[in-house]
Amino acid sequence: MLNKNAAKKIISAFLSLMTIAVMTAGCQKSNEEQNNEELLIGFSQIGSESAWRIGNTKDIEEQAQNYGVDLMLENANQKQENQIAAIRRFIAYKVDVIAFSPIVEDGWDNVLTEAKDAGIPVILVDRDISTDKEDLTTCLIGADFYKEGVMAGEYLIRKADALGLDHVNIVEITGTENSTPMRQRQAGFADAIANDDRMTILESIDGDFLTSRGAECMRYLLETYGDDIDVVYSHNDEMTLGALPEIEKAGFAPGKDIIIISIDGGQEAIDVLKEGKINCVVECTPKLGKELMETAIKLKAGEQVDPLIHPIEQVFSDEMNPEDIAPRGY
Ligand code: GYE
Repeated sequence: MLNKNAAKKIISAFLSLMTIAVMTAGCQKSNEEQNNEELLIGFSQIGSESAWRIGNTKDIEEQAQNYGVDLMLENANQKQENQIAAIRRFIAYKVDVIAFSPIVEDGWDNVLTEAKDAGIPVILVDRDISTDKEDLTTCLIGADFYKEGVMAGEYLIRKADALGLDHVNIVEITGTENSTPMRQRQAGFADAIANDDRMTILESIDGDFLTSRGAECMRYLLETYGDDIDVVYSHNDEMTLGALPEIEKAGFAPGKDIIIISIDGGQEAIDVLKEGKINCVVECTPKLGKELMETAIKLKAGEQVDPLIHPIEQVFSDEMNPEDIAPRGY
């Protein structure tokens, strides 16, 4: 039989072993995290112009943490030159992967050639670039903006049918000139309504994805076209939310006198859809962080990646019960 002291020692040794086991389990990292400790991504974000953008930044930060990836994040405050400077800093810092959301499509050849010469792979997040040069970037992770425009146009055709309209005058408030979502949301919408004789686009005007510009554009459009306006097609929620009070001030009821179509699907716009002042919001998800981390991990490992990754998106509208829409998270 063991004496008391020996028994105590055995128990205390056992307890220490248990503590170590529990501590290691507590500190244990997932395989994903262990493998990614050395991965450093430099990410240049456009700015903070919208709920979409803020949600996108937050998602990328959260996913970097989830995957145990180090992130150098720079906010360019809506200026291309700030993005170019950030990319140059990432190159000097020798990050493993550069990621960025180009504010506009043109003007990236020089800095991306520098990244290529430094052997650093580049991932486009959200928006595309336009270039004649090959292999400046590895892939694009972002929404299918053309399809979003098509979905907006198709909704309008269904709405015009349902209301029995025989003529439909549209004003379009577009996103930042020369940006991918602006170009493609415009083209998709125009193509979707092209064969419908009822549809006329009275004017397309640049609202730069900003609430303040959305309001200014709407004031101008109301002064110019007054009650000829049947539809506002706006390329993002912020511009829509800026335009709505102007419509009300001019004595019209948005959602009833004027059909309102928006893109993004942030919570604030969905709440206004529920109030009946917006008729349709095409979803554009900002949650691109998971794909970004997984793609960067593959690039670091020298693996092939998909050249184009589009998330799946849907349409929220007065054709459905808006109470069924789950909280959006941005
Ligand atoms: O729709 C808008 C934002 O590029 C998809 O940019 C993004 C757009 C989004 O600021 O709200």
